[in-house]
Amino acid sequence: MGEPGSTKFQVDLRRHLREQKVERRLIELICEIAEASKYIINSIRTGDLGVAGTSNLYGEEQLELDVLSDRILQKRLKSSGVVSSVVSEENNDIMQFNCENDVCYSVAYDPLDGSSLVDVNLAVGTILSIYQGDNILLPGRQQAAALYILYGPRTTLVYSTGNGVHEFAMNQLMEYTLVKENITIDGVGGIYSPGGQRNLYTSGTEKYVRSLEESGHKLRYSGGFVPDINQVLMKGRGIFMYPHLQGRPQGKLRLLYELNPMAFLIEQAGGAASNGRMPILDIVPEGIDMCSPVFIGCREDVAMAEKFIAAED
Ligand code: AFP
Repeated sequence: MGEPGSTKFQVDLRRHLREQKVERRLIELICEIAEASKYIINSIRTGDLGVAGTSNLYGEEQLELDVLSDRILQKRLKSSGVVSSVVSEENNDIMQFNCENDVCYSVAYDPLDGSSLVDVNLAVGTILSIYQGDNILLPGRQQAAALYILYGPRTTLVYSTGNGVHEFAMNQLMEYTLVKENITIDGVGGIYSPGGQRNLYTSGTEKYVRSLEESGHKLRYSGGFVPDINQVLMKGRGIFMYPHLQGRPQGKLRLLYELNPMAFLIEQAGGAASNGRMPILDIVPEGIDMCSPVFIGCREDVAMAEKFIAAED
């Protein structure tokens, strides 16, 4: 990464994608998504839910923030001309768009993950998983790209196309400029983010969490998957988990548009992501709303979770 003030430091998203030699239709797609995030930010910050005001995109009655965010993204993906299959957390079916290119992409996304947190002014995010071609029901290891946009005190975008993980921050002109390149998760210890009700943890997970506490890990949990994962990634250590629970063996988080994109990013940063027994990225999706338990973060912490689960569950 360049020194602050150097021209390298002022690298915007499109330039970085070009320097990474990303396929040009994928560059267009990721830049369209970045553009869409500006409208989502406007709705979050101003509470303008597409009614009355200038941003009345659809001439409809007031929309829920996550529905509006979904509409904004759908509009952009459709108009990009490079997207064929689309899965959204807000829709129950796979949508087919008209891809006019010889290279097409399929996208699975959560338009505003943790949207209920906006009411209490906590950070939320958009998560996207991108595959080349028409098929979206593929193991996460086959993703062409994964990215998230985090709407926190700063608005940041983190992406990988398989060549490292890179963070951008939105400036006053609403451009995304490079902040950090080739982010790595290589430390142990730090924080742990335990999702789900603790009283429903299985014996293996309960003993694992106790071992984390005994080794000095500090609990950090916001209830938002994007900020919680971002914290592990930016601190370069720690673990997030939303485990299998008694009565809920598949946990809560969705494979296609929550776990696969984050697992891709975390593995690209040198971390690991497991369902407790195997890598998230090797799971074959059985349906668009498939859930999976998840332990994701630094390799050592994930390996320890698998050990406790193998021994106890
Ligand atoms: P919502 O999108 O329904 O708010 O759920 C957010 C989420 O999918 C993910 O962002 C969090 O990590 C997880 O749920 C929090 O779940 P719990 O509230 O059960 O801890």
